[in-house]
Formats: sequence, structure tokens, C-alpha cells
Amino acid sequence: MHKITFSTLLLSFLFLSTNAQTDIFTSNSDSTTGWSYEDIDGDTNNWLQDPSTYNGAYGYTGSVFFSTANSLTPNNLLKSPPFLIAPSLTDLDFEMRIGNAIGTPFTLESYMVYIYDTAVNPNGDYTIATEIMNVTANQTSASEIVSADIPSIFAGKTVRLIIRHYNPTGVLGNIIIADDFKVSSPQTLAVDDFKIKNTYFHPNPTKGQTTIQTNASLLSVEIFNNLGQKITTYNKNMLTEQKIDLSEYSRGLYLVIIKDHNQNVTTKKLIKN
Ligand SMILES: [Ca+2]
Ligand SMILES: [Ca+2]
Repeated sequence: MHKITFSTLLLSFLFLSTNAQTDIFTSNSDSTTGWSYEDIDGDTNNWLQDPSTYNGAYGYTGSVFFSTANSLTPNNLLKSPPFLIAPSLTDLDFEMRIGNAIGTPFTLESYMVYIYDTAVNPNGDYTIATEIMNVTANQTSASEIVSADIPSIFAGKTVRLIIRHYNPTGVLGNIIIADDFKVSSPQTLAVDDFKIKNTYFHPNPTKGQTTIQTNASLLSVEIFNNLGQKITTYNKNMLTEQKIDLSEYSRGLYLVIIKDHNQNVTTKKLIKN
């Protein structure tokens, strides 16, 4: 009985190991932490999170992000939170749910998707980001899942995605709706690889200084604000006491990406109050 159970478990494990993909970044749009919006054309129409209007309609669930355009030349950027891609994951896929048409007549809304390395493009300038999609959205009420390859050069990088709403057709625009974002790899990471375990801040929330409680040998700590912008990086020489200090920054939620000397990583939320 025990042998059968063990064999079954082993087979299940092998099956999962050989078929599972690795989810690197996912969002159902419910949280806006780390997301940001930029109204490049300056017409005050921009991306926004909508918590409920499209819930259950056109294939969307719960919250979505949508971009409006009352001009012929929208140029609105939706930027994802920063996330780190493991160095060993070189086969990288992006997908999201997107649609443009709520009722008729449908308008020709176009979008592009970019990815960029936050270390070489700290301001997230889309004109120097890497384009991975350039599409005119489907002209039906239903949303659709679209996908694209992400170049392997982004393995090992802390990246952000940009979904850019624009309209080169000269047709007066309406809206673009995006949801269900996922960056994944068909490659697998062993469960204990890559993730730094049992790491937390004390105190958290903090008024300023906080200590990183961990057994890992820290290599670097990157701190991003609630808009996903990197505000500072600690190198290993600054981390000998495993302390970081947010005294000079405003109250709010921060994303902290912690790397150790063995290429492991963890992303933590830290609250300054
Ligand atoms: Ca959603
Ligand atoms: Ca705009």
C-alpha cells in the first residue's frame, strides 16, 4: 500500500516536472500596486483601472485596465510592475486578454506591447523599449487572448511591460481594455531553485529603517515605489548589516527585489508609514 502510494506520488511529481510551465509574472488587474499610466499625448485621456464595469462581460473577469481616446492620436502607456526573470529561463512567452469594442460601430484601436530592462531604461522610455507586439484589436465585442515571444536577452533581467494604446488609422477612437496578463516559460524551475526562502522585513510596516531577516547571502536589493519606478539599489557592500532605510521616502507601499549570491531571488512588499 505504501509502495503504491509512493510510486503514484513519484509519477505525479515526474509528470508535473516534465509538463509544468513556470509562471514568471501574472496579473488579473485586481491590484494596481506597481502599475503606472502615462498620458504621452497629454490629452488627459489615459489608462485607468476599472474594478467592476466589465466584470463578466466580453470575457473579462473582475477588474481590468482600460485606455480611452477622444482624439485621433492617442498615446497612452500602461506599465506593469517590475519583475525579475530567472537567468535560466530563456524561452519566454507573453500573453494577455484584450479587446476594443463595446457595442457598434466598432472603431479601429491599435496597441503595441513592449518590454524593457529597468537597469538600462530606468525611466521606461517606450521609444527605446523592445517591441514584441503591434496589433489592431479585434473588431468584435468579445475579448481575445493574444500572445507573443519575449526575446531571450531578457533572461536574468528585472523588466517591466508596456501596453501602449495608439491609433494610426485616422478613425476616431474609443477604448482598449486589457486584462489577464501572463509572462511564462515552458521551461521548469525546480521548486527549491531560484526562490530565496524564509526572508522577511522586521519591522514591516516601518517608519524608516528595517532589517532583512534571511539566511541568504545578500547580493543586491532593489527598491521600487508604488508606480514601479526604481528608487534605489543596495549593493552587497551596503548590505553587510542587512539593513535598508526608507526614511527619506514618502509613506506607502514599496516592492523590494532581493537577490543572493546563488542567483536566487524573492520579491517582497514593504510598507513605509
Ligand atoms: Ca481581471
Ligand atoms: Ca492620452
